[in-house]
Amino acid sequence: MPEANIDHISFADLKKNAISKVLISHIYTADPSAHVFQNKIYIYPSHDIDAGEAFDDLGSHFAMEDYHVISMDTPGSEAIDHGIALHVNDVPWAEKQMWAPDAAEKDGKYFLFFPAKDHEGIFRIGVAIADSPTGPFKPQASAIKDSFSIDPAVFKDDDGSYYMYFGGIWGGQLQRWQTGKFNAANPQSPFAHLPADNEPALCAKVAKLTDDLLQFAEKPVDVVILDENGNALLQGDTNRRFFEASWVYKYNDKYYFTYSTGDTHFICYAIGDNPYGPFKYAGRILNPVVGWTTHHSIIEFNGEWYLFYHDSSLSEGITHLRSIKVTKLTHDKNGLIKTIDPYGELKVSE
Ligand code: FUB
Repeated sequence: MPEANIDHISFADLKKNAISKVLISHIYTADPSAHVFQNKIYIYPSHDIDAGEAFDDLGSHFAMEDYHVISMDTPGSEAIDHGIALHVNDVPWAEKQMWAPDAAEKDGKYFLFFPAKDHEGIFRIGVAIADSPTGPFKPQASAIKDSFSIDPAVFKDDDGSYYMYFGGIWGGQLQRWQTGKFNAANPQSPFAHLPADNEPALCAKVAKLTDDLLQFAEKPVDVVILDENGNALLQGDTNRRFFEASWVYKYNDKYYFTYSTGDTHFICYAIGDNPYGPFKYAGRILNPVVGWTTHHSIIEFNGEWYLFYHDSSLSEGITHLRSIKVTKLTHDKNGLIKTIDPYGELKVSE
């Protein structure tokens, strides 16, 4: 697996040139899903730990056990850690690997959506509910019915409908679900079951949620990303195709589907006219960061747009010990996003 290449750069130089500082340094955090609730910023990240699991292409070293909620009054203010909001031991259906979560608010209740492996080693997506944005969150007894894979991101549309985008390939198991049933063959291979390079790429999934936000209201469908000729991106188009880390927001009445390209380490985006797409590939949001993964969220706060993201600079390159950050994001007059270089002139190559 290619690692983001920083052989030519020292960590001292990277830290000096970084466009933003880590938000929290007493614990490691990643995959920041940021939301504005009551004019305050709440961040729902993964809580990275070193559980002693060896690095592999299935992501076994991402052995997280709980979630903390982080809040900030503004993007420039101190980030406050509100402590454990949910622990895997309190989730009846989940066994391990509490990966990237998201949250939503509805009618004064707060919903935490999270992936974890169940007792059969299959990633499912669960929901937990709280009266406060910081938790504690009480989990449902079972995962969302017929849920699978990882990285839920919940988008609330202007008409009050909530949609869940999700999915991730390799360790995220999306490639194992192509027939609608989990394909358990070659359990140790993250590459088995992937389409060939010249076939359409695997897509993230989207489903509207039920009114109580606890289940899918419909069968999840593909989030198709089209190239400049109107053709679906191919699996071999690794600089542009979907890998994991869906995030959707609306800008000037257009829907922005944003995501990570995984093994090529970009955050990219594609633009559509409705929550289901198709979305037309539009470019890169964030160039590679230190560490293998890249994962983000985008919010508007007081009329400005912000990208929350992570890197492994605090841990000096340890893939599974990441730290969340925030920087400004700009759209030009055509709605296109200016690509962000996380270390200015210093480039971490893919
Ligand atoms: O944090 C574990 C996994 O790494 C996430 O679910 C992926 O998006 C990647 O960031």
